[in-house]
Amino acid sequence: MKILESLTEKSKLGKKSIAVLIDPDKIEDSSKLRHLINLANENCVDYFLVGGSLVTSTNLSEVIAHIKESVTIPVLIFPGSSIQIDPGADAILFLSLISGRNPDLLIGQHVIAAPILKNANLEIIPTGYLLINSGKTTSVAYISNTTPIPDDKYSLAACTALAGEMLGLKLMYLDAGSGAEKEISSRMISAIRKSIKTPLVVGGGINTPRKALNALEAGADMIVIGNALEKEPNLLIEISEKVYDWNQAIEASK
Ligand code: 1GP
Repeated sequence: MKILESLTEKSKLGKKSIAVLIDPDKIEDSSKLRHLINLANENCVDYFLVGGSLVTSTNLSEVIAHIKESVTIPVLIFPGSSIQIDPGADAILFLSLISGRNPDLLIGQHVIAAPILKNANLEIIPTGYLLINSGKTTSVAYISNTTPIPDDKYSLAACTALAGEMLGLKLMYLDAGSGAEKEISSRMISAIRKSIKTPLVVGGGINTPRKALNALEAGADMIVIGNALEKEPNLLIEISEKVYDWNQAIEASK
């Protein structure tokens, strides 16, 4: 089953997924990467996201190859720009930054990437990407040259996601930005959840099992954890347990 199809099916059943985000720039040595890959595998992580708003190193392909050699967990590219494409991955989140008004990230980079992607044999997942203000300026807000949606403008965010869905985007990604001081609030997640039917991905600043559970309860179909694992990889054990328990409870209630 394709990745989007699987996420959509799971969303309809109320089941949740967890993804580990790996920023190739932050991989100091391959033993750390190996440890994280093994932990993800042992703890039933659903996906790896690879990419970042500023990938300065050239090891995107190496990181993807390393994951693919080691485990069967699907790898999704989470691109900061059109140069972050690697045919070794399984899919790419074809992100349109719909919370911003930077034409390059709404359609420009996509035009450059389209002919490359046509030959890359990657599953292309049309994704509406919404940045929500999280306190201090994040790398993604700075690099994208866009203003995140204020964190108390619930209906503005909900209408943005709704417009994205009407334009045909198949997945919505609600992001506070990597290492965000404040994760996205339950109220914001739930406002967006109510406005759209597509699967909803939530990330940015999720660094405790409680925050992960809050996002799931508010309506996230998939949570993304990156920064917190760079500091403390074993946190993945407790966070993934929340997702596992949630899905077990759904199975048990059938
Ligand atoms: C960032 O949503 C991702 O774009 C994950 O955020 O690195 O803070 O977990 P963290």
